[in-house]
Amino acid sequence: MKKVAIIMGSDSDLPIVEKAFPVLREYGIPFEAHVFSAHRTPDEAAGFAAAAARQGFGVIIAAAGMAAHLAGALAAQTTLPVIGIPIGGAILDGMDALLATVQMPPGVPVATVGINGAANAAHLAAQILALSDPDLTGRMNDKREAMRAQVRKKDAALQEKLAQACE
Ligand code: RP5
Repeated sequence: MKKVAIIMGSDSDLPIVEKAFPVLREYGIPFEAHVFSAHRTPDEAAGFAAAAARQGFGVIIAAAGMAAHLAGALAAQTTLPVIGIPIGGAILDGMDALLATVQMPPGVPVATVGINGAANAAHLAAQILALSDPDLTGRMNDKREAMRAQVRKKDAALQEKLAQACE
């Protein structure tokens, strides 16, 4: 199976980014995580992305905050799908990172999830890899069914509570 690369601009992003790890583990998807910065270590970031397809990666997830150019800088070096996670910061609550990540020029897209959306980035990476992996598709369908069952249970509990309130 192809690997997922998870790149973050700083180790300060890790508390958010690590929410992607259990999702990928649950689906049995191998991954690597690295700190490369578009601004502080641009050569390492670009070099990693340029070699990623040859190294067996199928998707790159890139997380950064503030002037979040990391996902775009990686996308510039590869035709692998790049998923951007805008990281929320103390000053603009992640709106800066969201706009910097999502507003890519035509031809070099970054599939951007919500601010701090690390878990969804992992789910989306899994969906991309599942296009060529029927077993993974099956595991994802099982997960969706479990989610549906959970919501149905919550609705049933709510109905019971409302019925009790009317008694
Ligand atoms: C971004 O600047 C990083 O992705 C991080 O979200 C933010 C702050 O980085 P540190 O100063 O904590 O290293 O490049």
